[in-house]
Amino acid sequence: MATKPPASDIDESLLRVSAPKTHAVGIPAVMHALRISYEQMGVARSIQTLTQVNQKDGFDCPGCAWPEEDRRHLAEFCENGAKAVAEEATLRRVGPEFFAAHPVAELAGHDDWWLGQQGRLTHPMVLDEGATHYRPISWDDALAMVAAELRGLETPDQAVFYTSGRTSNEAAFLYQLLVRGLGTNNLPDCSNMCHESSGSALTETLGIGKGTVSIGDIHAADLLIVAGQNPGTNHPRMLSALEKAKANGATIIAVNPLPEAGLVRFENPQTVKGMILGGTKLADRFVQIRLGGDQALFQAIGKHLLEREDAAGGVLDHDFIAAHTSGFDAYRAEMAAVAWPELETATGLTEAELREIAEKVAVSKATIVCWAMGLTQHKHSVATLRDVVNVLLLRGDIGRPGAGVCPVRGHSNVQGDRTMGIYEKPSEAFLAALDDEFAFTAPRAHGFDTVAAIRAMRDGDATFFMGMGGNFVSATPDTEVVEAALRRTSLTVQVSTKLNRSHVVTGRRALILPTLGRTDRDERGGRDQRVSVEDSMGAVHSSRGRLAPPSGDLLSEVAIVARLCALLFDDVDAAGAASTRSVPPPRAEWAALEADYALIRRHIERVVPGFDDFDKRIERGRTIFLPNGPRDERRFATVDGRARFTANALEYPVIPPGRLLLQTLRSHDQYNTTIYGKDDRYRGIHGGRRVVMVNPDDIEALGVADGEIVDLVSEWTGPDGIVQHRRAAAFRVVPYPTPRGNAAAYYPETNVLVPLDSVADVSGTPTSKSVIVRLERRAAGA
Ligand SMILES: Nc1nc2c(c(=O)[nH]1)N[C@H]1C(S)=C(S)[C@@H](COP(=O)(O)OP(=O)(O)OC[C@H]3O[C@@H](n4cnc5c(=O)[nH]c(N)nc54)[C@H](O)[C@@H]3O)O[C@H]1N2
Ligand SMILES: Nc1nc2c(c(=O)[nH]1)N[C@H]1C(S)=C(S)[C@@H](COP(=O)(O)OP(=O)(O)OC[C@H]3O[C@@H](n4cnc5c(=O)[nH]c(N)nc54)[C@H](O)[C@@H]3O)O[C@H]1N2
Ligand SMILES: [Mo]
Repeated sequence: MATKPPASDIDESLLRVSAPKTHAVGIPAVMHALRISYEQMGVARSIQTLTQVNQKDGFDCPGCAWPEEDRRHLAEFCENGAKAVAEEATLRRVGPEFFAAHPVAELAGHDDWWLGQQGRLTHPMVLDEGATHYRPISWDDALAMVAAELRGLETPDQAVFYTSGRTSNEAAFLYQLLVRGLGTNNLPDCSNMCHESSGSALTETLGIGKGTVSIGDIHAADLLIVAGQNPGTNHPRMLSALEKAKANGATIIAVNPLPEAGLVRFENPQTVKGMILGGTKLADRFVQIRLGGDQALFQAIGKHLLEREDAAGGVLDHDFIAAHTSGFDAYRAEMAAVAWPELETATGLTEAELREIAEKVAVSKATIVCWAMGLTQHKHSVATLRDVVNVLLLRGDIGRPGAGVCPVRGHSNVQGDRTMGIYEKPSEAFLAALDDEFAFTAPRAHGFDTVAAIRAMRDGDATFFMGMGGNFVSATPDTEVVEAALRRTSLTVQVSTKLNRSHVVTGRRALILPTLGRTDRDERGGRDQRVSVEDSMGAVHSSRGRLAPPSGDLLSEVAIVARLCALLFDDVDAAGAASTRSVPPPRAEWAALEADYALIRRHIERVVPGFDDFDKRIERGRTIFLPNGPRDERRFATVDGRARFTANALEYPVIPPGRLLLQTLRSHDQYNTTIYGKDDRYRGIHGGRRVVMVNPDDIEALGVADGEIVDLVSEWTGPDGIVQHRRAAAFRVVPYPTPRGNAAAYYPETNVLVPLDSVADVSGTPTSKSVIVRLERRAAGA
């Protein structure tokens, strides 16, 4: 039997701190995952469920987007994958009785952990205007309410349609069609806060917004640089791939302000060596860089390679540079001009250390750079990633075995959602194909990204919000601004599996539309439906849930969207025409699509390149490797058809005296805004989350004490020159091995500190890894 959900929020007074761990996974990981699984699902369902994760014809793990290996282990064990599954396959339920017992105002007072722990949503619910409680509503009434609201808008651009990254390809494709059929490209997604900087930099320089390596390349690399990523927690299966690379002779360099456990040593639970002999030392070198110093690091590498080429030759791949690239001279001039002392200041490393790292690149036969949020969530992230590309281009490390760029995606289908058209800035080619397939004209004007959507709701320009999964309120920056923005809207609609903050901070009216997750059997039209997802390396495969759904009242995401399409597009005349639309709507057999997802795949085949025979291949359980120009044939779809060197002025954060630069990151016991538990085992934090990790010398210099409770106050200078302050109350100071001047605390508790307008250049991603704060002592008794 599953245990009862918690009765109260996290009690931060129970927080304990111990020494950080130097290795990841091993037996404690297996035990922890099993304990959480048993609490949520009981023993029998735990075993049934965990043996199906990532198996052929099983379900795709709703955890991360790291690819599966060809030969799958019987239990592809990953602690955090198991926790993600337990969270979804839980036996706890949030039904009408729950909502009758808890007024929304009370729910809004609970923390994200408490909300998420209550269980799976089981019925469509509505919050009427002025009501204190949600009440049950039928699907027909709920969907009619959405359709009526959309029809009543003055323009479709008043509506915002958010997507998180778990939505299947089939649901995502239909959802973007719904939105474009209404006449808007307002399709912000979690990517805007995640790998948008990667997409921006890679599209410009390589002509594709995705990585250029396969899992085989990881195994074959000679040098792997893992920068700004904590795979031991967030992509644990990546550690197995790194272990394999290592066994094949690869050198691994970890670049991080924090000595993250998984990067240091890895105890693989799949092997005897891992479990008994204490595992593999993964990183050959840990480079403890200052927050935001990575552009300087990659410029230092480039500068060293160019200097060494000038001195002795033999370092650059001249053939590749001549045949496939442009912009080399401008890049070389920029690297000649940048000064070593500045590179030292920015990174916190000496010239000798920087040259030693660069020398590893100089002698590597094939280099891959992997990264995640540590590189994408800074003001100068796009420039940083352009400089990563520059280094790889110098050595011809794109489009050959064991070499390339590897942005490691977060959500399990975030990359697929983009491929399906969830994007506020769609390409003309995609829209033209969509027009042809559905006999309509999709809007061409760009829509809102996440930050623009918040501004539009804040300013009253958008009045309707729909979330296809995710937790918009907690995941976005500047929490108080976002809450006020959503409260101004007329209707908020959340398609969700679990209760979260976005259900309790609402528009004047609100709907909760409960849906199936990856693990649930999806029976439609009399048979089990499968869906498809794309992993971080562009491989698409099928996913089929097998567990009995949490209630008979759930509709799949596909069904919800297909029914909205039917209501909005088939019924134009009866409903008195769509005032939101000036063009004819898209045409399709919506009810048939709902009853057979294969028909959606046939549409996708004709609209999205690379999906030939998609449905046949999915039905046969095949993996589809999407075409990748740079990887497959060194073809670069950039403005000049070449891979582009870029000259980027060096940037790095400058921290005012008496202040710290704060990064907001994930604990080991959370999935974004979903909090599985209260521990961050590898970092030695137990039983609580409100901590700020600070270098011991800074603790002393700032005159606070180890263990003292402080407020975090962020300071940000707006475009008008006025300094804005934001406060997150009551964090315990924990001494931690982070560079001087840098600090770390968990997301989403600290999102309130990130100003809405503080975004990365070009990509618009909130600067969640770069927040200037001061620690404010609390008045006695506060
Ligand atoms: N279990 C679990 N798995 C997950 C998630 C989860 O929450 N839980 N989230 C998923 C999602 S959506 C994503 S995007 C990924 C996130 O995966 P990660 O990017 O690994 O997640 P973060 O916790 O944000 O960690 C950022 C890492 O970058 C480092 N870092 C921060 N700033 C800098 C910097 O300036 N330079 C360098 N070199 N390093 C820096 C931090 O110390 C930390 O190690 O994981 C995915 N997988
Ligand atoms: N300060 C700070 N902020 C950040 C980040 C950071 O590092 N620091 N990271 C950013 C990143 S990388 C990301 S990706 C975003 C994440 O932003 P989101 O994707 O919006 O957030 P999640 O917490 O992953 O969403 C969890 C909710 O999704 C719903 N859900 C889960 N599975 C399904 C499903 O299969 N279908 C449907 N319909 N709903 C489902 C559940 O109701 C659950 O409560 O946050 C960003 N925000
Ligand atoms: Mo993400």
